[in-house]
Amino acid sequence: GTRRWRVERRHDIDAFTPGLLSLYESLNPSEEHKAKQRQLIESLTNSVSKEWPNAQLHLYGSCANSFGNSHSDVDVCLQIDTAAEENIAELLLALAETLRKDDFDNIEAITSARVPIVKIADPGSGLSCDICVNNLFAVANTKLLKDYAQIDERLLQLAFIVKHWAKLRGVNETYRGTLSSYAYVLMCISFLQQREPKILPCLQAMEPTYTLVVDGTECAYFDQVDQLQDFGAENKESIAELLWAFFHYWAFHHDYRNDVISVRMGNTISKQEKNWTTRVGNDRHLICIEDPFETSHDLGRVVDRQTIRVLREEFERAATILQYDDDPCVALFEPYDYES
Ligand code: 3AT
Ligand code: MG
Repeated sequence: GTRRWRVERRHDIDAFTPGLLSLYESLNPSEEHKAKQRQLIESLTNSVSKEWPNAQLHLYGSCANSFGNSHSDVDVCLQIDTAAEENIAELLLALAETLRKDDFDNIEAITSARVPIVKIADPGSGLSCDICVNNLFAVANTKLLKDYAQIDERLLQLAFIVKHWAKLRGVNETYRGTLSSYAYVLMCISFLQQREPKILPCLQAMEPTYTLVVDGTECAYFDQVDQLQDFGAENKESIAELLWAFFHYWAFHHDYRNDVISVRMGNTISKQEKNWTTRVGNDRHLICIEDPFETSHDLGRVVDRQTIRVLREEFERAATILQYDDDPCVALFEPYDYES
């Protein structure tokens, strides 16, 4: 069951804000990294437009949602007019062939994934790149994250630090049953929507000013975020306080048995109403994070019985370090060693 601990936040927590802020600054992508990304995107565009002159190339994920760091890959979505669904695999194989001819190295078509992609690992630049076809949900959720990031800078600070922590602690690996970067950013947004006073609004609960229809699903929300610049101003919490509270929430307060976090609703909702109470196939719903647009999609579905334990132990470890450690930043980001 859920352990609900009320821990008095340590009185000197804010002393760690300057250190966390300089860590945040250092995680921002370098100019060199951004230049390499631009170069890769340019050669991709050239290669693709020769073969598919009408194709549109969209960037998605952290190279476009403002949550990217110097290790982030390049995520590209190719929008091509096709007749039917089943052409996607063929299209990806043709794309892989085209890229091979144009001297891209390490091309791999992964056609069996939930979102089929072509993967490029460019040894020259060290960049890797995922290309999907006609996945406009990713384009919509990328814009949503980017718009949230412009409302209050504490979202970027919190998400960069949480992503960094997750990577170092080995809990940012979906193929091993832990959570994606995208899931962690949604957890941060949801958390800031629920602070008192609120730091972020719920853009999908407001009058829509942006709409993209994807496969018959309307992705709609208020995107005039320049009008919301003061939204979080009443809340004075610092990044150290928020990081402390984030980990305490996921360690001791989140109701894993009953609750789903939902950026779409700006609140938690119940597993019951989503019918996420029983295991269906491989979807266990042990930690539930609703996708803001593909609402039947639980980003926690990759988590199993063993990795939920790992995740919760990591949340508890981080919460405890932030509560008691004299120099929390060292232990917090200590790389997890799989060997021992
Ligand atoms: P990194 O900096 O690369 O770690 P990212 O934000 O690019 O972070 P991912 O590479 O995990 O995150 O994912 C790329 C984008 O793909 C983010 C989101 O727009 C989309 N995406 C990822 N996973 C899912 C998912 N399970 N459902 C829907 N969209 C997803
Ligand atoms: Mg990425």
